[in-house]
This record gives sequence, structure tokens and C-alpha cells, in this order.
Amino acid sequence: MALTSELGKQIKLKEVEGTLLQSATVDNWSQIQSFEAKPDDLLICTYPKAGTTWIQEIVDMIEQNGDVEKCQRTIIQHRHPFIEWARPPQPSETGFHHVAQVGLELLSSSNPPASTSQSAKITDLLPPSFWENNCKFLYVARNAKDCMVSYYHFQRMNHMLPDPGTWEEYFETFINGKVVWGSWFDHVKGWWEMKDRHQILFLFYEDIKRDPKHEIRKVMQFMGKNLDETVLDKIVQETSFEKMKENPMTNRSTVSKSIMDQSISSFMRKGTVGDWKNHFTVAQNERFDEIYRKKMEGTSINFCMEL
Ligand code: PPS
Repeated sequence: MALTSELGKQIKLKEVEGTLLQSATVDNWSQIQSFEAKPDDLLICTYPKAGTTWIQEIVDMIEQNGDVEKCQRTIIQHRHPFIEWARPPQPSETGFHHVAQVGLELLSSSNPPASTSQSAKITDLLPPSFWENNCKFLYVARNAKDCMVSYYHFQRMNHMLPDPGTWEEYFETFINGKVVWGSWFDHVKGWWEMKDRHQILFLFYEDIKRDPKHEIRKVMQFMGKNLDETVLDKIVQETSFEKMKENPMTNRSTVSKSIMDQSISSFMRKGTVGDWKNHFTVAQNERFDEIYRKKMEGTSINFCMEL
């Protein structure tokens, strides 16, 4: 399938098990699937725009015992490489010796906590070695409406993704799961159902927003770490939206404008709960709620829609 980006560039997408993925990911599928996870690996799993960058920074801060300078060693995409990103090597700008080996090579050479946005039938799409090794998974879920809004603006500014069209058009695309990484409903439902059968810490974006220290402490305990209260306070401060928006290691300002045009929309856009209210019409909201009820029927998951 070829779609057009905001710049008019053709974006090639392919499907795996009914889930749309970037064609580079699908072309590298067998290598991704044969990735050898180690038993102490931690995989961060999210649906796009659910707070991936936020939790990545939190995990790194915990791992570095709150040492801000260490977390400045390189951009977040290199500290937590995405396993599904099959990209050619990138030139090193920071001198960090792994930067030139982005992607699978970087993962297997150093095994930092990795991330994935893979979705749908998660047991089929994740490299099986993660399950076989009983690895830990950190899942962050964000309410569907805010995810949709965030993803819409992301597709407007990210020229590696299809042009989202109008908000009305995107609304249909999103509820039908015709976005890269597939349906929000399948993703969230799938991980929610798996959470008690594996080592999965299931977090909510809205909870982190409401009480960051409480949620960061949970992550710390899940990682088997024990940090002082003062360090936890520092991590809360350093991972606030305001700090991360100004931080070149997290705000994607190092990404070329031809890939992400932040004059269209910032990567760190609003970072709030409930921005959907500024986008959804009353009719769209009613329709969405009805679809949500049907698609999520039988699950016990509960989302906070505003703070
Ligand atoms: S991506 O492209 O899928 O990796 O994007 P992801 O990082 O998952 O999600 C981006 C949204 O998360 C918001 N964000 C934050 N919110 C609160 N606090 C912090 N520290 C934070 N960091 C990132 C970011 O602003 C995007 O949401 P929106 O609603 O678009 O602002």
C-alpha cells in the first residue's frame, strides 16, 4: 500500500497479520523475529503517542540513578532503540560509540532497554525470544481519544508517515485501525489481557501525569532498583513535560526537518490529559463512545479521560 505524506512523498506501508507497518520494518521482519532477547531484558511497549518517550526517559533516569549528565549522553532514540526500526546506520553526532549502529545491531551489541510499538496479536508480532526468556515488559497505555489527537498531529509533522488528511478523515482512519502499528483497541486489549500471565507492569499515561512520583516508584521497584526519595524527586522534576520539551536529547530537535517538521507541530506538543475535547465534535464523541463500548466489550480496563 502506498500513501502520500504531507510533503507529497509516497509512503510505503505493508501489512503483517492485518497490521499496517512501515515497509522497512516488514522487509526486515525475519531479522526482527530472530532477535535474541536475554532473560534480564526489559522491553518498553506502547501504542504510538501513549508516552513512549516519557517512560523511556524515566527508565533511563532510574537506571542512571538520577544522574542527569549520564542521561544526556545521547538522544533518547539511541538510548532505547526500537526493535522494529530497521534503519541504515546513522552518523554519530555525539561520539557515543554505539550511535553508528542504530537498530538491531545496537540492540544486540549493548542490550539497553529496548522499545516497541508493535501491536495487534502481540504474541505473534513480538520476537518469540522475549516470551521464551520470561523478559520484563513495561506497558504504557493512554486513553484512545488523546492518542488519536496526538497521532493526528504527529502524522501532520512526520514525513515518514502518511498525510493524515483532515481531522474528520483521520477520525475514520484511526477508529478503523488503518494507522501504522494498527488498531489502538487491539493493542491495548491485547496487552491488558496478557498482563497477569507475564512480567508486565501496566501503566497509564494519565496516572503518571496525576502522580508521577507514585508511578515512577512502581517502575523503580519493577526494575529492581532502590533509590532515595531525593533521587526520585529529581527524576520527577527532570521528566516533567516542561523539562523534556526543552531537552534536545528528548525533544527530537536533532531530527532533520525533512523527517519531522516541528514548525507544523512540536513533537512535545501539549503533554496533557483531555486535549481530545478541543478536537472531538459532540457527534464524533458520541460515535466514538459507541464504537469504544463495542470494541472493548468484556475488558475490565478503565481510562481516565480528564484530570
Ligand atoms: S512516539 O512518537 O510514539 O514515540 O510518541 P510518544 O513519545 O509515545 O508520545 C508523544 C506524546 O507524549 C507526550 N509527552 C509527555 N507528556 C507528559 N509529560 C512528558 N514528560 C511527556 N513527554 C512526552 C508528548 O507531548 C506527546 O503527546 P501530545 O498530546 O501530542 O502532546
